[in-house]
Amino acid sequence: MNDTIVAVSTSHLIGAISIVRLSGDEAISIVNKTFKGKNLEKVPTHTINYGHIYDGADLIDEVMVTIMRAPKTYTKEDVVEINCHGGQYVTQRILELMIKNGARMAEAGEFTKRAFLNGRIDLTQAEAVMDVIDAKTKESLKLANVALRGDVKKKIEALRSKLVTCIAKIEVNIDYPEYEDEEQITQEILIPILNDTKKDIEELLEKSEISEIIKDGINTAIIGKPNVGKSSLLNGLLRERKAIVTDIAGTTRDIVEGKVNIGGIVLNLIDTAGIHATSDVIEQIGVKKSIDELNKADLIILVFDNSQELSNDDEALLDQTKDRNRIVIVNKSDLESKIDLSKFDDYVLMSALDEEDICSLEKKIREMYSLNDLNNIDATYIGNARQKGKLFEALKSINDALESANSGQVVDIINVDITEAYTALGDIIGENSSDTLVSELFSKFCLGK
Ligand SMILES: Nc1nc2c(ncn2[C@@H]2O[C@H](COP(=O)(O)OP(=O)(O)OP(=O)(O)O)[C@@H](O)[C@H]2O)c(=O)[nH]1
Ligand SMILES: [Mg+2]
Repeated sequence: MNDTIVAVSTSHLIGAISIVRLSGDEAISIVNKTFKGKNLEKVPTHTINYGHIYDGADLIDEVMVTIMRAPKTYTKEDVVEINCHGGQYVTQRILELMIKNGARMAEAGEFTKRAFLNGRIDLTQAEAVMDVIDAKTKESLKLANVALRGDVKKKIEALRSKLVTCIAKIEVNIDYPEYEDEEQITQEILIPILNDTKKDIEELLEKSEISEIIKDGINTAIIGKPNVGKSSLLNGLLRERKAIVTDIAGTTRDIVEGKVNIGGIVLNLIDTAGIHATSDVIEQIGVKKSIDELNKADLIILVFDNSQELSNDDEALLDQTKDRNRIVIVNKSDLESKIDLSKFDDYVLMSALDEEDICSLEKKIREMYSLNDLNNIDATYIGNARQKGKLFEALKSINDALESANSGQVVDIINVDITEAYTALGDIIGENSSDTLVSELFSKFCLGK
């Protein structure tokens, strides 16, 4: 028997209404002990019931209580939600009263953990619950909802089902060699199946890059030597005067960050101190930070000044970023050009002070990531690093299996790798997951979820 857990499921700030939620065998009877109104143990399931919560003779609050009996509930257990007034004190009193009457304070994510352990959702759906809560754009919400609906789970299950058919047939061949009417699995039969699985996994991994961008945004570092207009560009993209701009070289000494939503994609912008050789100790620290950001960024916006010839610092940055995902910007297009544009393969000549140019730059970034048609994307993407890591493991095992099959190894040996791929895929949806993994994963959830 599961003990009954309780938590405040709404935000802990003051609001109009708070919800205290309970789940477990005793959920209804615990609330009923404190409730004046209808007898909650007798009311039909999935009903809302008006009444009052009392602590002994003390009236605590006027409430609406939702009764949801197992199994059609979030956790597949009996669930009760007390809608009370949203004050911090009153909510806390009701929570404490439930604990006094036999409920246990839930751990972070424990309701969703029960939904998983009771088989209502798999791990990809559980993780999607958090993604729905964390979503900051229309697109990231869409991805999270698709995973929550179970599309990712279905994709993984389809892959596993192909593999388990192979495994089962190979095992029959091994265990019952005397059954002659049983199809003999050979390398020739396995190779196309393995190739198909490999293709499917690679496709999922490829799509996961877009999903990460949609979920987490693009970490974009604005880099360049001093005074080229980096902070002006940051301010232009943010449409606010966030960073200080002056005509003195070395104005920005520390990093300045801001987020902007460009057509559904969040750019996590980082304005940096101008990179150049300097003897100023404070500036040196700033330059070191700039280089750290340059190394970490998904996208580098490398800025040059149209009105100056390229300096050694400029050339060094151009060389340093040549293999990176970058956009070269030749800024201050309104000034007379002194720069040798033939040095660049691809560049955007613009002014950070011109709104139209800023819009064109945003368009270019969206095109770069093929994000102009976000409405039409097939959104069944692998959603996070844990899932992606397991998918890589599965891919490696499939590649090993293919290598063995192609080099004529016996099917028993190939079967070891196929089984490993099957297990790694199972880990994505939480099949046979260890208690430690499950506990760690749910501990990242918010309390009451
Ligand atoms: N004419 C013109 N001036 C610009 C343009 N963009 C920026 N500036 C000016 O260039 C000077 C330097 O701009 P910032 O944005 O502070 O340059 P920065 O690269 O951040 O400089 P540091 O922080 O010192 O590295 C300021 O006087 C800006 O007003 C532009 O497109 N055209
Ligand atoms: Mg600056």
